[in-house]
Amino acid sequence: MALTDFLAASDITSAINACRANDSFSPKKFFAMVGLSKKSPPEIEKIFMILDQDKSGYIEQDELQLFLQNFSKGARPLTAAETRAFLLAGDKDGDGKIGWDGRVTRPSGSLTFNVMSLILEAELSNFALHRPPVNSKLAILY
Ligand SMILES: [Ca+2]
Repeated sequence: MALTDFLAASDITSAINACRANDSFSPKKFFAMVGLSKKSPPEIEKIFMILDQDKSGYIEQDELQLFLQNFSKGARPLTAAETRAFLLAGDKDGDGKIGWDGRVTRPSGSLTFNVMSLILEAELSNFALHRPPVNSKLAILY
C-alpha cells in the first residue's frame, strides 16, 4: 500500500513543490493541498500506518523528519524547526510522538495554551466521526 493509492499524484506534486524551501512547510497547508483534509478517518488511519514506518503505533520525530519523502522519494527532509512545530501540532498528549487515537492523557496544565488550542482544533475535526471514550480527558472537555 502506498500513499499514491489514496492521493492524487498531481496534488502530491503541487504540495511538495509548495514547500520546497527550507522552513516553508506547514502541516495544515500541506494536508489541505495533498487532499488529506478531505479523507475519511478510516482512510487517514491507513495513511497514518504508512507514515508510521516502524509500525510502533506512533509517528516519532525521525519519522516526521522524513515525512515528505513518504509522498515523494526526492523530497527534502524537514528542518529541525519544522519537525518540532509539526510534533507540537500533532502530539496531543505531550509524549514526544504522534499517536493515532490522540487522546489527551495529561493534565491540560502541562500544555501551553497555544498547543492546547491546536490540539482542540485537530480533535474537533475528528470528534464528529470519532467520539472519544467517556472516561477520556477529551470527553470531559466536551
Ligand atoms: Ca513509528
